[in-house]
Amino acid sequence: MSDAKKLRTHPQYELLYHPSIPGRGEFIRLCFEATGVPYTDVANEKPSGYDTVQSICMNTSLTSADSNPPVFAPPALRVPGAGADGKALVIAQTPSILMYLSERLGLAPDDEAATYHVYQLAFTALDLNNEVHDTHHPLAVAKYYEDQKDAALVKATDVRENRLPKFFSYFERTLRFNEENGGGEGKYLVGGRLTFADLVVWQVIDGLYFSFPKEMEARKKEYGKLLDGFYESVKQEGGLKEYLKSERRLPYSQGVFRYYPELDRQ
Ligand SMILES: N[C@@H](CCC(=O)N[C@@H](CS)C(=O)NCC(=O)O)C(=O)O
Repeated sequence: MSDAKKLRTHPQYELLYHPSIPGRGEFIRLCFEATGVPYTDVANEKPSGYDTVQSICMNTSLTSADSNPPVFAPPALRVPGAGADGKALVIAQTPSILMYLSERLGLAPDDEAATYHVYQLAFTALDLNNEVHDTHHPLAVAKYYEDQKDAALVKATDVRENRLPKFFSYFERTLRFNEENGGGEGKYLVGGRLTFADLVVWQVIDGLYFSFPKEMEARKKEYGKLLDGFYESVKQEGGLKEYLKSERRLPYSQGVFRYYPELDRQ
């Protein structure tokens, strides 16, 4: 589809998220970037865009905006014209946004059972995302890492030694299952084409390569189908190849995925 046609057939989607970090906003960005559907990353692209994000997603009033209920935390998606009385729709929670976008962006599978298998996989990867966050903030979200370093080491060691193999084994077995039953060719987790489950799992693996490079290099030998074959092939999907080289792909820094060498395999 040409760019002009896409602009005509999709609303002007707006991603509302914190500026400068990939964070949980990245799961949403990847959906747009892989499918080439235009969106505005409000905090990163608009002057005083973060004011808008804060006023919609981080206020304490009875509404987020445009007669929508309050939002707990970013990311949120704003869709002009899609809400009540032709106003904007605002929805938050990464899983909820992914579910809303999946069919509209062509990232959903064809049948109902497969749809729930996509949810199952994507939400499991989001669980892993949360566990990775807790490796540097195991005690208190609002405290500095430096104030919880001992607990962080205990948590990170458990995640590296016990949790990563459990998650990786599950994703890799799913790849094998779908190779045999769904035409996935080792490239897709559900069915024979890209779904948002592939993007969410891919993003968490990519973040793990940043946070735990030594651990991941070692794990690649055990879970090569997932951490090498699948991981490399998703990068070639749709608009991702160009996106991953672009300035829109923000570097990891002080978000969910952080690099503390002392927490990595020694
Ligand atoms: N499960 C929620 C988590 C939302 C969340 O924790 N957002 C972070 C940024 S990634 C935030 O700003 N949290 C503020 C807070 O929890 O107080 C989702 O996936 O959307």
